Amino acid sequence: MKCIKIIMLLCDHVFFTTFAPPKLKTIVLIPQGWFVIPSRDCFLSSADGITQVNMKDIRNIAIIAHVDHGKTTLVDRILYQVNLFRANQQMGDLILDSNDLERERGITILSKNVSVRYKGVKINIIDTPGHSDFGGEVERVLNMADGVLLLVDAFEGPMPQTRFVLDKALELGKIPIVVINKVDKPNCSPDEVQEAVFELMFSLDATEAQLNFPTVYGSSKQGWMSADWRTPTTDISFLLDTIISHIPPPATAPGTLQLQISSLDYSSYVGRIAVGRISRGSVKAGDSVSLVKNDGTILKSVVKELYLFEGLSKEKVKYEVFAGEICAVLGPENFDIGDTIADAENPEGLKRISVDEPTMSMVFTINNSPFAGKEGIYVTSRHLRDRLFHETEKNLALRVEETASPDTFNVFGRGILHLAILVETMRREGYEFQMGQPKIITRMIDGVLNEPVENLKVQVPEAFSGKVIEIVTKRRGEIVNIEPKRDRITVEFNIPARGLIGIRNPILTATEGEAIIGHRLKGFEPWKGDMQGRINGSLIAMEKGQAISYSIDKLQDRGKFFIEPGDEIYAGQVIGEHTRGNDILINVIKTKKLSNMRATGSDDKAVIYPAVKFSLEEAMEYIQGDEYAEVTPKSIRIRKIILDEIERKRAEKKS
Ligand SMILES: Nc1nc2c(ncn2[C@@H]2O[C@H](COP(=O)(O)OP(=O)(O)OP(=O)(O)O)[C@@H](O)[C@H]2O)c(=O)[nH]1
Ligand SMILES: [Mg+2]
Repeated sequence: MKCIKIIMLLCDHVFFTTFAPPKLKTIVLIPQGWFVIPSRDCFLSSADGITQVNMKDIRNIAIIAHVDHGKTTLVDRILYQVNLFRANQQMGDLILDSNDLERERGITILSKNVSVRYKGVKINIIDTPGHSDFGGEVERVLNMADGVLLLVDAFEGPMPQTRFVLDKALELGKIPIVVINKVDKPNCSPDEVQEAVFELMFSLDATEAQLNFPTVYGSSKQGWMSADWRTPTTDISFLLDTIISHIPPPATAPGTLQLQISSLDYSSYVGRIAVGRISRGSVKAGDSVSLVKNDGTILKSVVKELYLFEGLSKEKVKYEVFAGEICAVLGPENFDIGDTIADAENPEGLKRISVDEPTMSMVFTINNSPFAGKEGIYVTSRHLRDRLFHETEKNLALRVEETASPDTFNVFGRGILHLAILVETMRREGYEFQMGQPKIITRMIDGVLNEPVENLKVQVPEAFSGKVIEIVTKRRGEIVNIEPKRDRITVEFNIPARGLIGIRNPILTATEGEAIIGHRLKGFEPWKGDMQGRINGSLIAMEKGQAISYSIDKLQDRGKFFIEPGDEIYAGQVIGEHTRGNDILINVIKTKKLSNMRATGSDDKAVIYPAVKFSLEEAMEYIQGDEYAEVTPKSIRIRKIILDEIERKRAEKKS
């Protein structure tokens, strides 16, 4: 170092070569206007062209919030603020919601790491999903952060998932910054929301340091953040400055390497890549390490490749990376979430982290309907089995169990959305299969049957609150709190998780789409008793063939149809919903008798109501215990498990 300083003093310009990647210590010595020409070997050895940063200049933050409160939109703004893209580069919105289903549904499914440089500081950011089905994912990735940005919608205020993620962050000792987002929304109340967040933190036993949180107001959509929502700024630099000043650099402890695997990345070429934060020591590519498994076993391994998050991608690095950084490690095999990558000689594991327990299960079975194999590519039980077990490698909250039948599997997940994302992905890949009614997972606690109970919050205009309470209490929901705010009311319930299946649509219909609904697992409580299922029975097709508009028209007073004239159907298929509680067989294949002469064009006058078209989740929530949802790349059909009427009746009698 001294040598370099002296040469610099003596000369106007200096060229020096180095065989190591430029270290930060070296770079800060170089005055502006000087050129550093690294040798070719330096490029080879760094192989990344990125600047190594001092650990003091790192901030690790996670962005947490209730679903749709604007996390991913805020990450967009951060990426634009630090000029990550060229001026002419069109990146669009919700850049991080990059997979097809995320883009279509406008939700984040997987948490993602990105990293930006701002005023000489590297900010590692973890965008998390807000939907409660993916709550376990948030809990895990919080491990990698020192601070959190808690986003709260200035109109909706804290919702059940806000409470859940905040509770986890506070418990883990994370330093919060509160961002009251969407202050551009008409009729929002940022000050009241800020107070509510403070009260929430207080009730969650936040420490004094945590209660001392700064609040930033703004609109991610409009692209500004400010100390006061009444005085908008032109960008989000105020938020980034607050992050740098309020969130501490990563704290590190002395000792040998410890990196707890908190998340994983998946590449179809190399398979699973461990992602985590180095909490102690350092690591570089080529190092021998130990993998300390959750059960205490130790596997020897080598770090084949080491990556740091840089912008939207990962950069391979050859240099030594120290405690505080978040990295992706390729090399250790057979790892699980919570395992520790530790020193080769003196391996010390970290306390295991809990992996989210499934709360719901569904039967997946091969498609054996009369239309099986017509629309899909992968249809056999081997296809289904391989695909499901393959999924468990990267989908951490998913569990698959074999059953007595080789054609049928029990799939356990975190909720309807979690399972629906898997089903939709499989459909798109060309799979065809059937699913049974979703079942809530119960537990025996001290000899008593317990079931999952959820905390449900519904915010509606006052006029609709009665209807909402009626719908929820019918499903054994109990009111916990009612809070009027201006012309809206927030009603909070505790409700068995099985009562939530299929509740969204009736609430939205009853409130003309005005309801804001949020729920979160509260815990397991003793079984609340029987619950009324679907009130309406099914209209079941009597024969296989093509549905005729004449017959549908004649039967419209029996209920709502799920099929259109011209659709191919089969006997035992559920083609509509009966107006009454029982199932009935109907024949919509029948044509008009030829002897019936066409009378003054009366057929043309038939008004057929549009068919009810279920989304995948709606179909999953709709089916009864004796029904399957049949999914193929092109269709979603509902059917009776036993297609033959006589056999079905016999089975009913037996049960
Ligand atoms: N009016 C307004 N809308 C916003 C603002 N920020 C985000 N939105 C909108 O809110 C919706 C949800 O935004 P996202 O960024 O996807 O929210 P998220 O928190 O990432 O959602 P999940 O990841 O699914 O939990 C989008 O339609 C955004 O355009 C804002 O400041 N004002
Ligand atoms: Mg998001």
